[in-house]
Amino acid sequence: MKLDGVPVAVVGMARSGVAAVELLREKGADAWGVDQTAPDIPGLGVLPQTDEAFARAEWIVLSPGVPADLDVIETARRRGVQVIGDLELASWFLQGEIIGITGSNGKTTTTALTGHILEACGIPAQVGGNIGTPPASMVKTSRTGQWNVLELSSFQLETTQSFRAHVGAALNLTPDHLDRHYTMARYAAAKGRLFAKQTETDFAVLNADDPYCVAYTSERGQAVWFSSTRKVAPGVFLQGGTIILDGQELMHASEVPLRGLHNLENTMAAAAIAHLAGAPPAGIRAAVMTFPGVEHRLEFVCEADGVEWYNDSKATNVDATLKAIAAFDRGLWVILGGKDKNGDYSALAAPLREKAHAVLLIGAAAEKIAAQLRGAVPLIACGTLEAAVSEARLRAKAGDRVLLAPACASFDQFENFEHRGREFKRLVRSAASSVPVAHAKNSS
Ligand code: UMA
Repeated sequence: MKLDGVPVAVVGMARSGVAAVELLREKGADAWGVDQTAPDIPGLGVLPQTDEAFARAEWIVLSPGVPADLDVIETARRRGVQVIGDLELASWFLQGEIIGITGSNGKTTTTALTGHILEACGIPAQVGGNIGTPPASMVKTSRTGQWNVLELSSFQLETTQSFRAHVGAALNLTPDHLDRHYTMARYAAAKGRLFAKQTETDFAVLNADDPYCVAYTSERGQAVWFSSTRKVAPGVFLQGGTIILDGQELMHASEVPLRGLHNLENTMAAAAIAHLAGAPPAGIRAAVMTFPGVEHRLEFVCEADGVEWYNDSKATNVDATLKAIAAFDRGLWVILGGKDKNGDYSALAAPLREKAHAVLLIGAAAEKIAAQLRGAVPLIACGTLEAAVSEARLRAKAGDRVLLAPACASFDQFENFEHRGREFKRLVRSAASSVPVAHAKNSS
């Protein structure tokens, strides 16, 4: 792609946008930044997000967090301006093959585990995308013969045009980000862009148990399946506690260090992907066994007085929280709440009734969650994460587990889910070494 002197406006001056401006300038484009808050970033000349900022642009590159249907973008589009996302831009210049991993839940763990397996097997790879490193900033470290293992969100995929992954994986699809995509059909279509440009020599690793993922077989890549419920071929499945890869025993499910059936599914997906990238079964098994897990995903924090504490701050939707609860037996204290994303929390009632002593409610969504769960499980209104940790510390007995899996976004009280998770760990560790102090009130 020739970009010499081409005027390009990049919208969203956080990690992805800054990396996109840098890449564009390196390729000779006349790139500038645009942001709704017009942050003062030296050297980027960031303009406020108005029509004037796009007046002389021939291309617009959107950061993932910027909706593609903003009025200013639509106006520019009508003038003939090309609009793409940072993933599409990066894909023009990334050396080596691309592995793209998407899904509503589990994509960070699957991406990190795939990278870990490839590294352990001596297969050159770099890991990035939604997991934290913008694809545009991976260009300079990409090499022919190396795999670019990318966690991809619907936001990154929806603005692709020619982007092609040699191996694409769809883990599952449950309602999420509907504030941005409006309907499940549009959300599924955005994720389906991962397979749109595949050819017959590419692979689509798909969850055979998820109807949305199964529907992606209509694209051209060769389907490779994974399933926790039945035999599939070609692919990976779970049979009587054993993971089978292409007809051969790969490992026992009990050897997988990550908790929960959903993590067995993530492991099977990563095994299928890594196998397609050349990892041998023995190497995959050994690497899975040494995988330390990912921060904020069912992360074990500590044990204090016989009580185990888990940080699943990344559980930002109801489905992720259901999976977190499913990973435990009884004796749970579950911290729920934060910024509501139009979630239906009533789906949590049955598993909470079965497994939880009580729910500790925090954040802006607390009242809505309480209204939907009242009667199913005792509810304790805590307001803040700090109060929830104190309350759990007071009430939990040896053998119990305290789980932060809030089913909500974090933005009402925290910068992001990472901030919430780090704060939780800090509070837990300091509570673990102190005498409990605070009481909150029972709301029902
Ligand atoms: N902004 C505008 N105009 C708008 C909206 C936002 O200018 O109309 C600006 C904001 O002021 C801010 C910037 O855009 O300066 C934020 O952009 P961004 O949200 O794309 O921020 P990045 O740091 O580039 O983070 C993005 C991903 N963020 C989102 O998808 C919301 C990160 O995923 C990703 O790790 C990063 O790129 C690197 O690839 C985070 C995320 O929450 C983890 N992802 C969602 C999820 O996992 O559920 C999809």
